[in-house]
Amino acid sequence: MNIKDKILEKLIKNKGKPISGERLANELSISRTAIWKHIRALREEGYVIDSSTNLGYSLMTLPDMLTPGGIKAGLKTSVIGKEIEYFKEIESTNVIACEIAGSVAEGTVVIAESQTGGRGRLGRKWISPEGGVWLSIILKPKIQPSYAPRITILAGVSVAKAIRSFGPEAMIKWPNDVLINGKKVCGILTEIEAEIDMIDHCVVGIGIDANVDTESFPEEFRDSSTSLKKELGHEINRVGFVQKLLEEFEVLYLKFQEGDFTAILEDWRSMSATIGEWVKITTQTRTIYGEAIGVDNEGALILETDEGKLEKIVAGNCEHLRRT
Ligand code: BT5
Repeated sequence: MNIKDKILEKLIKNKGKPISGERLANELSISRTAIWKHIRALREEGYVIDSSTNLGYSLMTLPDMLTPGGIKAGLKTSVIGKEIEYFKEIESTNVIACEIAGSVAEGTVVIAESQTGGRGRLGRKWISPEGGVWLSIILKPKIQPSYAPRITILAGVSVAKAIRSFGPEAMIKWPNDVLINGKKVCGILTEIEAEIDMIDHCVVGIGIDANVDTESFPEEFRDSSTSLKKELGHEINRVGFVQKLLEEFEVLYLKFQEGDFTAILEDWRSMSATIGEWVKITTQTRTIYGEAIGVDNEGALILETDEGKLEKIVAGNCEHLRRT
């Protein structure tokens, strides 16, 4: 963590209460002039910091920004989000995360206020204006590539749980969309770098329409998407939301690493918007219609077709159809 973030972390922990420049300087082993320069930089970023010659600096209000210092202050994780790379604007957090994955610690998060080239699956675009939560988590699990879909499943469960803790009843559409009232509020893009039998690293990109106005989205998906702000009727505290998400993610990731995937799948099944639906699945080679009757232990979707045949779908696009 850089010095500015460390100062911010201390100010947030003591929000509203003054900390002397001398104490900050001693604790961080830098000069009081250096402290003052960082305070000035924080003020330029929108942090309102009062200062008094006798008492020191006190943080009064925080800007609505996802800065590492703000997220880390009070974050209750031991791996996920210990390191955070922050960008005001970036092409795609997944692109950067894939680039730096080899040289950073497991659990490092790349986060941006907006993305200019947000990526969906199969070359699709992900619209990422300011107000959303666009982040990528770098993982280095010692697993075979065939187990990677489990990570997408656990990411979906962690997002749904984080959203539910703020109120809305989030559901998961197979394999990786999180919905509220049938509309998409989050998409997940997992990318892996692997040898034949072992994952080198894995980047889980999570995009959540938090305080976003979906009315400004392109017409093709304006009506099929929603935001937390729209569903709640007010903006959410994005820093608090990211903290909750990283905490939920870590709990599930640690379970997954201990080999306990059953509980995660149970959670997934209990929040599934897809099981019981009549669906159209499009894979790279075919289109299949059927009733989604379950997910197997790897997260593959089990379909019962019109002819009563069971089909297992490992990857594909899923569309929920209305029954006629
Ligand atoms: C996804 O793809 O749902 C995965 C999206 C992952 C985005 C995150 S943001 C952080 C990280 N960095 C990145 O560059 N990406 C990840 P897919 O299932 O292919 O869905 C894409 C489709 O969703 C598009 O074709 C649109 O129809 C729709 N869409 C695009 N932007 C959206 C948005 N902001 N909210 C809801 N739907 C959107």
